[in-house]
Amino acid sequence: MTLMIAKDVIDAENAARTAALKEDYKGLGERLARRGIDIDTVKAKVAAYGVAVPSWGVGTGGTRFARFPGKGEPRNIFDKIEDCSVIQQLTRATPTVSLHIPWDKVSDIKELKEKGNALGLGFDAMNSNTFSDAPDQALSYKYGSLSHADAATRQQAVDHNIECIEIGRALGSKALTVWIGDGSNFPGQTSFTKSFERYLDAMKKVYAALPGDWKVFTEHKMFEPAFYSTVVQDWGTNYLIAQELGPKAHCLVDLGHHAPNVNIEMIVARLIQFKKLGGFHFNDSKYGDDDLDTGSIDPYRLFLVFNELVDAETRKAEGFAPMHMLDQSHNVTDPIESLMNSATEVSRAYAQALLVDRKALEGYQDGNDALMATETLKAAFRTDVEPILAMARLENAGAIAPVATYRKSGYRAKVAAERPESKSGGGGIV
Ligand SMILES: [Mn+2]
Repeated sequence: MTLMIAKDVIDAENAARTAALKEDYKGLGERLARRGIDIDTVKAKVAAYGVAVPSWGVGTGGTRFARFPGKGEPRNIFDKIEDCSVIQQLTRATPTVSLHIPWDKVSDIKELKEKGNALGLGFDAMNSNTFSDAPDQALSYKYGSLSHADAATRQQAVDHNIECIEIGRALGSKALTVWIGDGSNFPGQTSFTKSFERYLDAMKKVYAALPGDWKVFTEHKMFEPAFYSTVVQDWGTNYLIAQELGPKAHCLVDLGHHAPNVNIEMIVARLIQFKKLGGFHFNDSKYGDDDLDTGSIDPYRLFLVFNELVDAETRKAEGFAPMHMLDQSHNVTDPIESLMNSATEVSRAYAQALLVDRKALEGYQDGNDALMATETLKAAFRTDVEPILAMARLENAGAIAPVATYRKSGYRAKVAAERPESKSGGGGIV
């Protein structure tokens, strides 16, 4: 296997931290044992957990106003998956990469698959793009894609999605995620009903092209790039789509794609209940679709989402198998560092949710003890599970301290010397 970070760098960094970690792990293990929790069981679950990294996430993001490229930005998908493998090597929490077509289109898919194998990475859901125009495409998506008023433009968007399925098939992916930017900027600009009819009609053609063991995830988003109405604007519409299309269709929840203060964990519970939760795009936000690092603003909300996921996992909810992916934009940080921290934050929320005393919680709920019910969640959330996460990484050949180890490795300076500085002002936020 190709290792992007030399093993001796990781070993040296870990050696300096192992004694303290062992003490912390033992101490936490004793505290958890008093609560009837076996720390090794939690650690094993955390070690088995993985979140996919989006290929576009390792490039520097931007806003509508500007993009400030970083040093050593990946030039193509081969560079991107090398960066992704650094994240996986150090965190051991990101075993797969989610590709985006056409950004990651290659002439030789086999070569890409082999590169992924060599780096120990698998391929997660494929992402189509009909929210911008590719340089060589015949018809523009300026006024929409799968819901466009023009049949030929809709067909072009359908064909693109089918091409994404074909590429994904060759790579071993099992799912297609569809997010469209279709919508309107002015009241009256489009017919809500007709555009949704056209969208459903087009998506039925995409659905028909899915291999038997594939799923399709539709991703809702309240606004942007359309600022008045969006065709797939909320989880209600998304649920209707999944219902209309059939059993292989599920809803994808991007944490940033809701109105402020919306109760996302409750949406997650509803979708689980009706077997339509397909997966997540994790990120965080303060005002809108900010695409900030996962867990950087409201880690409690992330925990509450994971509380619903662990609840479903514990009671073995039927049809529950969501896919997890990070989807965020790194404007001022080294993307590799942000993605490592975000993968850790997702694992942390999972570990904390595993600590919830579900039997006690159920008792408080049934007894209408609001205070103790919420305290039960807080007791889990307040627990510092870092020793569990770090021990899982150490035992899996990862780094106790991923960011410190990454900085020590000099990886960014090394790739900066090989990769020419990017002048591109393009974005890359979905
Ligand atoms: Mn997304």
